[in-house]
Amino acid sequence: MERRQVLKAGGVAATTGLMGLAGCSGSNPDVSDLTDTPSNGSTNTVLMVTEGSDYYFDPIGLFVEPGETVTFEIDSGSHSATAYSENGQASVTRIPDGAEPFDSGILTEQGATFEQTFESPGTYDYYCTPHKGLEMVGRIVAGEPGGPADGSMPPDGDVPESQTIVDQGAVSYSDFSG
Ligand SMILES: [Cu+2]
Repeated sequence: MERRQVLKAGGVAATTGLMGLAGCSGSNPDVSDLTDTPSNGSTNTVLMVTEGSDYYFDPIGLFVEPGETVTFEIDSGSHSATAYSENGQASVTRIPDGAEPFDSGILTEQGATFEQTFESPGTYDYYCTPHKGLEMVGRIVAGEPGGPADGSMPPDGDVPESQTIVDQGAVSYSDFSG
């Protein structure tokens, strides 16, 4: 996270005359971070989908760097993105120690969004409140796998292995469900 802040500061510096700093970061492959496009080349958007009798998050597995923000967006239907947290509505905690137990509430309009920033490294499992009984669950790995979710599956459905998410950057629902 610190490094990203430095890079972003470099972008600002370019407009304030400190071109040396910007020039240094310009040779870094991570210079693409100066845009809001993550290094995996896609945006950090998770669609929430109703498709026939399927209810799912897509991608179902997403890797982000700590400090990056994920946008959950209604593609179709009404859904929530709710972290597994005993401090919230779930019976188990499946987010890293000290992480914020996010809950979008139920979003009902197509295009409605909820943004969550993942500050603490580790594995985050979450579900859709109305559809967790229909296995609508997802996983986000921030930085590296870790925390109580790593190494097991959520109680309401399966998600990709944390390491697979790290390796692939994003795992689409269609790839995962086959
Ligand atoms: Cu749902």
